Amino acid sequence: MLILDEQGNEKSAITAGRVYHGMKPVPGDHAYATLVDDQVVVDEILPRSGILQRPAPVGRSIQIIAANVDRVLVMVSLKNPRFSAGFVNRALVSAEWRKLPATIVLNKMDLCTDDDDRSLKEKILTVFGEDGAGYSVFPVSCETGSGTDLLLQHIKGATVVMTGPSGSGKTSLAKCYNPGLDLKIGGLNPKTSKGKHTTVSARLILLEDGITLIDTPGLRMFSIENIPENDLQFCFPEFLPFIGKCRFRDCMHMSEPGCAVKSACENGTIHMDRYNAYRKFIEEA
Ligand SMILES: Nc1nc2c(ncn2[C@@H]2O[C@H](COP(=O)(O)OP(=O)(O)OP(=O)(O)O)[C@@H](O)[C@H]2O)c(=O)[nH]1
Ligand SMILES: [Mg+2]
Ligand SMILES: [Zn+2]
Repeated sequence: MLILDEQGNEKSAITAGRVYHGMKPVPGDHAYATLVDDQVVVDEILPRSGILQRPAPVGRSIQIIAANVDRVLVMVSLKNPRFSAGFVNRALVSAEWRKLPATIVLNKMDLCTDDDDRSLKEKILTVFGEDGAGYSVFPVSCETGSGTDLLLQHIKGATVVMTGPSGSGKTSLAKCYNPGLDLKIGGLNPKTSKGKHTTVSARLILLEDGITLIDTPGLRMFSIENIPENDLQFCFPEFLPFIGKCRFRDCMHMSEPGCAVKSACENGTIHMDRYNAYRKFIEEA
């Protein structure tokens, strides 16, 4: 395991047995460590805040993707790999559930060359952007650097975790900000245009302006943890102005008459795609 000491230097460390059995260290943890015969030993993990998590790929446990983060960057590309609204919706709901602000980074804008690409980009901005779901969306290109300065301004002083499908360019963004980093960038599978799961463990990267960027391994899909049915509505920020205004106090905004959320969809205030994502998650819950 790698840790950053108070001066920001990366050191290899082990965990004291008694810590390991109580609390397994996760990316972003703050900890006390001691030096024992030239070996850094982590012996206390401090209480966590700002946790992004998901169901573990195997078993019924929860995997903490990162702790002590101020913001989640949902890093996706228009193509190579192809944009997945499902991935974005799931990652956003998971961030909202943990009360973490989220930002969408739309990478590989240099590949946005034809009309189809441009209309997909516009649609993403309409559905998820300030006038839609209300998120900040940053179109960038790690290849040309376009848009990356604005994004850096946006995350000033914050600890941010990047999550996204494999190949969307998370590690490329880290290297765009610090080309000297010893991190591996992977190619894409030529048949599927998906990534090759190049990053295998999370890495904390210190940037200028007090920014800590956490690079994580790409995910096939961002599964949502067990969010109680009644709480899902609060994970869609654009629903909030309408919650409590439905005819029935316990309205789930599914097929109840006099639903304020559904009227907001019908008059275009809430985007139908987001409402349909909500319905889908309720049906899955
Ligand atoms: N055209 C283009 N290619 C990019 C851009 N950003 C990254 N790539 C390419 O996308 C591929 C994947 O980049 P990575 O940075 O390894 O992607 P990742 O999200 O870290 O992938 P995992 O570690 O597998 O999760 C590499 O071939 C990069 O060169 C971009 O802005 N434009
Ligand atoms: Mg990577
Ligand atoms: Zn309702």
